[in-house]
Amino acid sequence: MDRATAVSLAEWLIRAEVEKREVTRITERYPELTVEDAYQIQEVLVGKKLEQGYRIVGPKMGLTSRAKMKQMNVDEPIYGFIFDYMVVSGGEISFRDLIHPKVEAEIAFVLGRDVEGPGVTGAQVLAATAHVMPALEIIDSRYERFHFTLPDVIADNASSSRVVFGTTLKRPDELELDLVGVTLSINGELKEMGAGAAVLGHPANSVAMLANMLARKGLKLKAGQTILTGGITGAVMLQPGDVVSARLDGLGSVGFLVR
Ligand code: 0L1
Ligand code: MG
Repeated sequence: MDRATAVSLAEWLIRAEVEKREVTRITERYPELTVEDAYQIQEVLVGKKLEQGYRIVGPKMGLTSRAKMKQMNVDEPIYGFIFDYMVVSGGEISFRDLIHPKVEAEIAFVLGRDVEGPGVTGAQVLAATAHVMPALEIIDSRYERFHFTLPDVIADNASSSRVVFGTTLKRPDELELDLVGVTLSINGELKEMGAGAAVLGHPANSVAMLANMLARKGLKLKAGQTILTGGITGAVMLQPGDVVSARLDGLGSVGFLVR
């Protein structure tokens, strides 16, 4: 894909996010769009947000559960980037700021040391992790009815939109993260449940795979970055007035209100 097209598609996706408006997926106009093209568009999009003064909190992994990979017919997860403006403080998100948000429960890793691929293992990630904490990721595809192909969603920064972090911080050796049970409730009603192993067998494997994927681009994970490892639960549509809460065994709870 030529640079001018990548720039115009990245700008189009940013406008959709800013104007809170869903758009037709890129592959309707560019059916030949490849995964490589899509990461090129994402790279431009990320660069433009940095130029606007936003800061990267850390990369995130998406499509890490077998169910999501099967649904999208892919055998590798995808990554995107979480920016500072996406981090929710004050326990509320505004529905009007978003298009058609969904929420999923995740475990976030905060790195104490840089992690650089290729060849990174889950054990190396655990050794480099300062702490883990619970997170609720709010994904908000910019595409109509949340319908997209793999390259579409990669270009759209993996549907990144908002994230709420919990306040329980644990060293990774204090828990067996694959065995952490998770419930996701909305308005007191249990909607989804799962265990850490839903994320590539162990959430640390997700960070390792991310480091190895970024290494192909000459990038690394940096000390201090917070990484979303992928949905442990399925993603649930949100409505104004929803009270969302997740409980993670040994990691406390995390929640927010949809205003
Ligand atoms: O964080 C995620 O797993 C989202 C990846 C993109 C797929 C989606 O929007 O459902
Ligand atoms: Mg996610």
